Amino acid sequence: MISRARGASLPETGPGPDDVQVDNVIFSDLHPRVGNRRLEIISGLQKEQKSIDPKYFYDKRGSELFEQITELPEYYPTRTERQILKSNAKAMADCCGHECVLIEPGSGSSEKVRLLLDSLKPAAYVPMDISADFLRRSAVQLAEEKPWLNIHAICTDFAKQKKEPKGLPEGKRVIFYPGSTLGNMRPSEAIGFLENLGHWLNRDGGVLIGIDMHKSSRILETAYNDEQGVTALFNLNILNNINNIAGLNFNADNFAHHAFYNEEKYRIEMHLVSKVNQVVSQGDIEITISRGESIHTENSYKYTTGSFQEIARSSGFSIRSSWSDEQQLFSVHYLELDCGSEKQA
Ligand code: SAH
Ligand code: AVI
Repeated sequence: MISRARGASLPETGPGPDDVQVDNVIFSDLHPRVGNRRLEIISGLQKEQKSIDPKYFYDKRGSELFEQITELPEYYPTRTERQILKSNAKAMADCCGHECVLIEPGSGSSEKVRLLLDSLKPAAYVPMDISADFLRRSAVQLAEEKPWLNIHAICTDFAKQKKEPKGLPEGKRVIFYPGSTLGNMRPSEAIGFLENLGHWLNRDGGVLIGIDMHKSSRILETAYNDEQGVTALFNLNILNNINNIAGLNFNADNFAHHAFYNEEKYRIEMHLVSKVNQVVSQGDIEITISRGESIHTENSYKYTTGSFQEIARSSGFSIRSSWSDEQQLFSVHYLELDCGSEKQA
């Protein structure tokens, strides 16, 4: 379904105080909410190590909690990456070229792209996110701020988007993938995902990607165990979202947030640990959870320059330019298709 920002695209509740008339936004809903999400959720909960896909963090409340995380003093990735983008916007624009079609999978609030837009002047900006209402609101806000910018917002599950979405304008494709969202995939999934993005690019396209770097466990664990407990609320909220989607009856009060750095696998792991012996049900299905047992909700992989280079290379890309902060906490890279690679179609 494709619609303008006002009118047909508004939520079923009708115009709210946040809705404004903007002509430079198209909103396409590819309905990532249909399909067998219930089955996917239940089968994750029936594994020996119970797990929930981290994409289920992002209902409206989850997206809002994530925005709060980005402002926490402990959560260094967002402010560090913002600083890198701000300081190097011109050099990044030179890599991307002017009037490209800038596609952002997992765009969230579209905050970071604002730091590039004036240097980049893209022909169109394509934010893509699974969190429909949040995407719509963010796109409308950006369109108001930048009336010259053509925005084509697409609600979709980017991991299932094998081909580029239809109906985008002509022009060089640049994929903007900040936030180290790639880090939420296992390395083998990350390679498959980047490889797939490679098929969206014309030969001259590129990927501007943010990657979180390996660092001391203390800094990492502090970032995912903030003092105000916002990350804990974000983690626990996944249960409310899957209750709504799959008709489950989790009580979030029966779980505790647990996040630690797995030094062997270079990843933060987030879990929800059961405080009691409990049974959660959906129709005839019963899921037994023992006291102390965990549900694995997220991995957040951290890379070295060398290990990320290896991921890029294995996906058919080479790194044209890299930027980092003084302390090398975070990095941003511009990737181009490796023309010598056999992976090129
Ligand atoms: N790019 C932003 C937001 C990162 S948070 C930044 O750097 O700050 C990750 C975003 O990806 C969230 O907005 C979430 O809703 C979205 N997301 C996660 N998994 C997704 C999926 N499978 N398909 C589409 N969007 C997804
Ligand atoms: C979106 N993603 C890259 C964040 C991360 O750091 O892995 C999600 C997050 N989880 C806890 N805090 C933030």
